[in-house]
Amino acid sequence: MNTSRSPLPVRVVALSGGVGGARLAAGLQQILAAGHLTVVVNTGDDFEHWGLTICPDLDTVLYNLAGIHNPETGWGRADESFQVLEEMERYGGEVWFRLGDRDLALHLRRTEWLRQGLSLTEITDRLRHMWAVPSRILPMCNEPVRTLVHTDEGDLPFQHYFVRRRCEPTLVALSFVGGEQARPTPDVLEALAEADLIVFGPSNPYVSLDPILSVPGMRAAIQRAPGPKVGVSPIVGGRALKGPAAKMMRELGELISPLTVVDHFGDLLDGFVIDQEDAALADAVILPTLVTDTIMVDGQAQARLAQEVVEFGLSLPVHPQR
Ligand code: FO1
Repeated sequence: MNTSRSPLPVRVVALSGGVGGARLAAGLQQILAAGHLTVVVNTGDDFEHWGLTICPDLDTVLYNLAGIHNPETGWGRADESFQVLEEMERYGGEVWFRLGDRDLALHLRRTEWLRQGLSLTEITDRLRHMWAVPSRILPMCNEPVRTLVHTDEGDLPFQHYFVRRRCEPTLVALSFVGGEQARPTPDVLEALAEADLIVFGPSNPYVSLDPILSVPGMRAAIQRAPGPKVGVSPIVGGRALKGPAAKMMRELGELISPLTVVDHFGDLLDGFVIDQEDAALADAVILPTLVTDTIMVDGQAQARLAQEVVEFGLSLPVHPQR
């Protein structure tokens, strides 16, 4: 709990993928007044596995906001067991994607609700209420969008690239299958329109934030949103804190730098947050820049970074409606 200050009555929308974005979202939830945080989550990592619909980023955000995530990995549940996984191996099922027993109950229930015709938004809202999470967690869209990774070894569904192949194949390009038919949900559009601040979390720009931005109408909704937009760099000192962002940048012929992230999001951002390790780059960032310690080692660091990001964001000159 953020004991040092009173909760901020600031409506924040955070765009998030998995672990990095979820950690900042948990920090924002600590410092904002209850109900003032909305997290818009990437669903491009979703896939069908064991006959179930798995939504890793939605679950990672849910578990982090509920405080029940595995602190070592950032994803999956704490105090987890893998009895089902062990038995699945006996039956020749796929075991490269480690689904724990507690986690499995959620996938079973979500798949059942999807079959009953509930939307992913409705399902996610039921789950966050069951964990008494005060923040809204919104899938970017209700339609299925699947990130396809085009590599030098062929096309791989995202989890097969990310987990099964541990990101080894060389990235050539990315596509978001089903994206054309997707639309931002009414809840997402309303949250963006009402936000006092929009935060692009420290997530992988290519496979966590781009799928969100690629939903037709999403970029325009963000651009016309009245609140300032602040990005937080997922690259610190030439490396990604988690995941393949740096390797992807290199394979896409980009510099491994916060500057690449700023360029990538172009005119969507009003301000940018970089780590003190990259302080020398601050003058090269074409946006107002906050230089601070962005390494979220624990809950307190998450809350401190969140507080600084919010204060920085609210200090930015708000562009006239673009
Ligand atoms: N990531 C891994 O590297 N290995 C796994 O076995 C794995 C299992 C897993 C199960 C549930 C879940 O919600 C996430 C899981 N992840 C695993 C992480 C996941 O692949 C990534 O967090 C996202 O897809 C990218 O952010």
